[in-house]
Amino acid sequence: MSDAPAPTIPFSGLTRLDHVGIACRDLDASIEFYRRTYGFEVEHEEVNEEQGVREAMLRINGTDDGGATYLQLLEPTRPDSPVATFLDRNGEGVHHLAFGTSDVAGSAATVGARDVRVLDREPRHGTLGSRIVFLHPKDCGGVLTELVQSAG
Ligand code: V0V
Ligand code: CO
Repeated sequence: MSDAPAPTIPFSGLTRLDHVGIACRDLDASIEFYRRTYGFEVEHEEVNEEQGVREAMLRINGTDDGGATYLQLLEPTRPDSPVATFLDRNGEGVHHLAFGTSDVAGSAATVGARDVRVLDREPRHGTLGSRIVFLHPKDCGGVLTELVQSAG
């Protein structure tokens, strides 16, 4: 062991878990499972054609000020989309984690300078008016990771 102090790593700007994305084949059936089993209600539903998903946000805790934590249920809208490919390979289950930040471009640049591939050159449109960027799962210990800046 070296006596040298560990270098201080500048903070990434990621301050909370925004959501866990879950791939499902039938969004309505999945919504019903979470409602019946846990009493979680849908706060928002949206189709995102760019990402090829129909999705529902179920708020677990927090408030509407952009600081809440959600489950994001994802049903593919087309067979060549990331969620469709994932379902074919793995079946239903956890698809990605999303960390919240107040500056998605800044956080992506910071993390991207640390041997992690940033998949989006510019932030893209995400749920609830958010701006999102994905990191490659092979550079993140097998976890597809999303950075989210909430609207407002
Ligand atoms: C793929 N891989 C994963 C994975 N998807 N590993 C962990 N978690 C996942 N979700 C692995 C896969 O098993 C392969 O490993 C390898 O990565 C390459 O995968 P591929 O599907 O063959 O190839 P690619 O490179 O075409 O696609 C993989 C990536 C793609 C991750 C680059 O799915 C992508 O760009 N995803 C980001 C967009 C997205 O997922 N959108 C849906 C959520 P082996 O077999 O080589 O070992 S939209 C959303 O969350 C929204 C709108 C929101 O929050 O607002
Ligand atoms: Co997401």
